[in-house]
Amino acid sequence: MLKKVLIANRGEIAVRIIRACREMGIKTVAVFSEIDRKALHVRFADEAYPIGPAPSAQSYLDMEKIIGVARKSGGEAIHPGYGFLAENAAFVKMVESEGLVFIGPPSKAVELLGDKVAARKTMKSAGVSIVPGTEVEIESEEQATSIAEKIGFPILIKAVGGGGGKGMRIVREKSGMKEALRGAKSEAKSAFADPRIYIEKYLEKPRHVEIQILADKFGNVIHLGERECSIQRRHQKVVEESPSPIVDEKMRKAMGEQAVTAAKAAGYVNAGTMEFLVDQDRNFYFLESNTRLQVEHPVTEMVTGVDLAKEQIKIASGMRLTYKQEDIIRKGSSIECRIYAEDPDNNFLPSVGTVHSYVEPSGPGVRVDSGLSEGLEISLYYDPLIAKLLTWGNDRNEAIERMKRALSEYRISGVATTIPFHLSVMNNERFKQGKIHTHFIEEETEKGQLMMGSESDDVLEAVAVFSALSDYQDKKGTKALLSKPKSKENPWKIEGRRMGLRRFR
Ligand code: MV4
Repeated sequence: MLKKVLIANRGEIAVRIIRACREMGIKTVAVFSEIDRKALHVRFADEAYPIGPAPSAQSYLDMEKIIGVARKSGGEAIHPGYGFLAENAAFVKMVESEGLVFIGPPSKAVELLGDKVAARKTMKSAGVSIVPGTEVEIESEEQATSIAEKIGFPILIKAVGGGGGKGMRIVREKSGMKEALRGAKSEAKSAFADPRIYIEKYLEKPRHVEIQILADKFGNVIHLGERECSIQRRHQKVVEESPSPIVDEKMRKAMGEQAVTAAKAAGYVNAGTMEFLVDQDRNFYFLESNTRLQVEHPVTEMVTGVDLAKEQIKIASGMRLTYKQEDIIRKGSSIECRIYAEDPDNNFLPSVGTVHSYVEPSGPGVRVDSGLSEGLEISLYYDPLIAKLLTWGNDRNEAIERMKRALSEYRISGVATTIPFHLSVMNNERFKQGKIHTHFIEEETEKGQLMMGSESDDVLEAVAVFSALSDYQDKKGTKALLSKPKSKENPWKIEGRRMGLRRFR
């Protein structure tokens, strides 16, 4: 077993990995930028080393500095968390060639799966069902048009080096092809330093369902079921859950088998995720893989009882999987709300400031993964994800009710957060019925069914939470919460303004 691990990350995920190491008796080495000196990951690790100024490029993305710290501290392995260097094949190669252990897949798998066309080719020949489209890059408008006519419009142009929605263009008819190709190419070039593009059939309003897998170095691969990730805003996931409301045992088995096949075809080792799009008729198609421990991994942990961070470390240590497929028994239902330091009342703009009071919810079925504590500064330098709030319930409804309860207990003052928005999602009728897809937030916001357009008591509750978050002390304002808002269109906003909440954020 590994004895000492360097965590090349910050925030909640660094804390999460340190916790796994501590429980396994493994020593931890943290790295931190100048503004993270007081951060929780620094306090919780056995050792911590400064790696430079706040900008990521000069600290958390500085490969040489991080490997230098591993050498100096005697760390044998590097856990990259997510983001930063987690899916950077060059970094994985560097770690491998230094004789260190990368806690994640081999560089070859990262490279293969990072190239979407190569990944599609591999998956297709392994018999995995992929979205109809090309397994070659697009060289000309004529080629693009003839492919589009074959698979049928609308089509989606995507970047070979992409993921996360950048460089994508929907084309609904032949006449839009030229301009879309040009736009997609230039965006791909600037975002991924790779102008190559390919084409897929565009699926309207799909669900995003992904399968968690574990693979050891001996070719054993298992899956841990699905996560439903359709609730997203501008390609940023907001709420995830397991099980997915549309996945039944039969579909789970079929998707799981495809995910295992995909992992084997890619020579995958460690924890990974196979993403699928599910269409309105519940057909599913492999989309892409994520070669990291994902933000939403805890919903899987909550329903399976498997500690994914520990499994990653065991696999990287060269151990065989301790679970067989039949050992994976799912129980109940889990939801994750991603708490962002963003202002839902101000177009979700990032919110910065010092966290001056901070109280986490707890009680039955509640888990909080965060890197927050009182006195810490939320800056614009890093991802606005500051905490993850998870609940578990015997069924989906209990998980939702617990989430509402936990959200209303959460107190974060000093920065605006998405907590009130999450409350409105939990109270949304369509969400409660599980009738969701990737355009849910967009559509429900338009219909006034999220955050603001509703007169329900729970929206008032959202105001109450928000007022608590904002350290609002005024008696008159507090009283206003108890009376029904006067405006039909936008009670939340009007009440919030009237109470002067804006000033406190
Ligand atoms: C698609 C799609 C529809 N059809 N591909 C967006 C991010 C990138 N990872 C893939 N994405 C999509 N690919 C085809 N052929 C719709 C999306 C998409 C999406 C996917 C997952 C989660 C949220 C999404 C939001 C909008 C579009």
